[in-house]
Amino acid sequence: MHDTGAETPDAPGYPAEFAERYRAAGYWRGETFGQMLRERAQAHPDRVAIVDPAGEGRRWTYGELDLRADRLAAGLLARGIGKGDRVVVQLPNVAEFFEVVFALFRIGALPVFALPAHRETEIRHFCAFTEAAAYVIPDVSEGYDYRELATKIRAEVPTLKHVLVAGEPGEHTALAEATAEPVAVPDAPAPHELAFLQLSGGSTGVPKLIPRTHDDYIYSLWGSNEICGVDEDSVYLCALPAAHNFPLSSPGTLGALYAGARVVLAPRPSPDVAFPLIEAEGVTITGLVPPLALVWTEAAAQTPHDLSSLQVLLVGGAKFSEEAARRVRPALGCTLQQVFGMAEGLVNYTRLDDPEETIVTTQGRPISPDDEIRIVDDEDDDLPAGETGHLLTRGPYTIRGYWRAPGHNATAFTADGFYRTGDVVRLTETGHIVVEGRAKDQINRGGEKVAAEEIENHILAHPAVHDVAVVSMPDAYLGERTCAYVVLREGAAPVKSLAVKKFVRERGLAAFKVPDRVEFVTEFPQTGIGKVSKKDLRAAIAAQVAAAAAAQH
Ligand code: OOB
Repeated sequence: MHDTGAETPDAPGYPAEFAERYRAAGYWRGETFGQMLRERAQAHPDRVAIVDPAGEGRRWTYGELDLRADRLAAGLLARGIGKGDRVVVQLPNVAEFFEVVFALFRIGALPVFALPAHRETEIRHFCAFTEAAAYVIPDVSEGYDYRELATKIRAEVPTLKHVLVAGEPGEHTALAEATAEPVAVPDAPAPHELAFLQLSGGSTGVPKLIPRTHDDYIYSLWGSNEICGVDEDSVYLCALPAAHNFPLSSPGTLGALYAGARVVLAPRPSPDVAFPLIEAEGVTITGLVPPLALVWTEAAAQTPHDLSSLQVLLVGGAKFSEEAARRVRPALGCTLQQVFGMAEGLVNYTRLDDPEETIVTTQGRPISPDDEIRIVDDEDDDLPAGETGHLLTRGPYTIRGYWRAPGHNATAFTADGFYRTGDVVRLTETGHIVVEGRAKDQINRGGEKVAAEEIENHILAHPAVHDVAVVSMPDAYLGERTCAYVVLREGAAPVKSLAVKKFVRERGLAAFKVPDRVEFVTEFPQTGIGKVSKKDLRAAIAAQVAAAAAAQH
């Protein structure tokens, strides 16, 4: 038995004294995902685990999911994929997502959770940076052929030996062909070891990878289940992209499977797809980002579908306005639970029995009594109670460092291991957190995170561009959108806004990262010390947006 949490040459683990404390307190139960699924399958093999309504509609029982994971695990081992190997998983909301991740969990290979929206630039980075051995994709999803992307990436990344396809494989290997008769897994992962790498929303040039252990992540699952009332009778609708930390673990699909509940996969989160599923499957709980929660509350007024099974709607990923929050219960007849979480760890929920005022005006409080919260000023000094400042956190399911990023870790964490969330918050008298803003250089586009620096680097590659600053602009629907302020080179031929957007798109980026608006200026406002003042740029574009809105009314 090791003392530490996840100490590896690739990422800092939990110091031994903390790991001991978290075990002694009962947070870390010494379970792994592989065992967890086996135990559930043994306890209730015939209970439905996954409902995938796409295609002809599939319903996998716990027994079937367990067997499929075993067979795929054996097939992967036979192909030379094993413990510690990285596998980039880019699947939409299909049943195979769970077959694949549990097979990987079982053999100790690490899923790297890409989103379906990611394209060439992101996938190349994930595969190359993690030296991935395999890449798992759908054939075609939402009109996009992932097999072509895989062909390209495979030619560029020498470690990438296997491309596995859920569906028609083309020149690659079908998942269905990659299975074998179950075998005993040599060197199965231990609870304190890494389970997967999650993506950071990030504020730097390239997304950072978040190493999570079985012990720490499983604690966040059962901790969430207790707070959100998820038990074996629950039915969780996965409406957001399954690989994102929110629908994965808050309490999400993995929380639901931990509880022995049923997971229903929505291919898309729109009411026309989700409402019939809620009715047909008796969905009790789901999670949405704020823009979708707004769409749902509006659509609920006229839907012919019976949504009465729905007990809890979790809303998070971005700030949910108080006005919108107030509409949830009357419109959907369920309890709103605000969730303020991050893939790095810390997750806060309003509690089901909190007063309605707390539910609609705060972003909740931490899962764990051992989640340490500090609210500090720019000098890292603690602020008096109730004041607004930077949120730092440390605890039993918050990472101590990113994967293979020692330089970045030196600033993203304090010397004593607190993670700098980049969020600006205050605490209420009841200990609930109110998110007031953000200090990190990131745009939160309705829950989808865009790192300003990443987009700036891409725009700077345009031959006519001298300088660029990417900032958020207010948006009634998404909360924020992305605005790129561009200074052209002297003497460069004029460039149209559309051309800049096209340039970014053609560099092979997720569509949500393409700037929504491009403004050309001859110089940037400066701060006192001569840096670009993004604050002034944000204020300028906000004023323009407000003036345009006023002119329309
Ligand atoms: C979730 O995770 P990430 O890693 O995509 O993004 C984390 C960041 C937070 O640091 C914060 O800036 C923002 O997203 N955020 C919120 C929020 N929930 C997340 N900002 C304001 N209000 C909220 N309710 O987004 C995530 C992970 C697990 C559960 C829920 C969300």
